[in-house]
Amino acid sequence: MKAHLLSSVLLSAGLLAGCSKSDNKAPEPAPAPKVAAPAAATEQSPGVRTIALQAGDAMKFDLTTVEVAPGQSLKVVMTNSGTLPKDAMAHNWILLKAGSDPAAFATAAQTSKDTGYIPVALKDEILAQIQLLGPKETGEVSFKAPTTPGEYPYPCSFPAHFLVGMKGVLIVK
Ligand SMILES: [Cu+2]
Repeated sequence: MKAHLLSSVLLSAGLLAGCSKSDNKAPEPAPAPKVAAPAAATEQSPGVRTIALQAGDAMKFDLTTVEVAPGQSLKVVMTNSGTLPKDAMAHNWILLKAGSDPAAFATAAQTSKDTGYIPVALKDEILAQIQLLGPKETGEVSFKAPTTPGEYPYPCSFPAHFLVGMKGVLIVK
């Protein structure tokens, strides 16, 4: 009983000390304009959610699954972090409709160099895209997520990249 009392006294003392502790940090520089934090994506936030993607010489997207809310405003920003020349190693980001076949898209893309490896015949399957990026280039696209829940594939359509696994899925739920 006594020990218990003692410990609660100590606890109170500790709390008081914590409260009265003054913060001696140097004054901060003028506050930078506050950018909306990418907070809980589940909230019906009117803000835009930014999704940062990296792609490099390993021919992978660093994010292979991205979950978003239906109709959410999105900005996808992708950087090619690689060093190989653009002719040999470039990356794009092609968001396709749910239910479309990314393998078929990638196959058709191989013979579409003139259009940045976008097969004109399958253009209708594209919901959003970032064009081919060479080394150290960054591209972005802003759009609203589909309102229909589902899985929307995003391949890179540079020849052979899809085959070695350069793909991901935007999940709307
Ligand atoms: Cu690629």
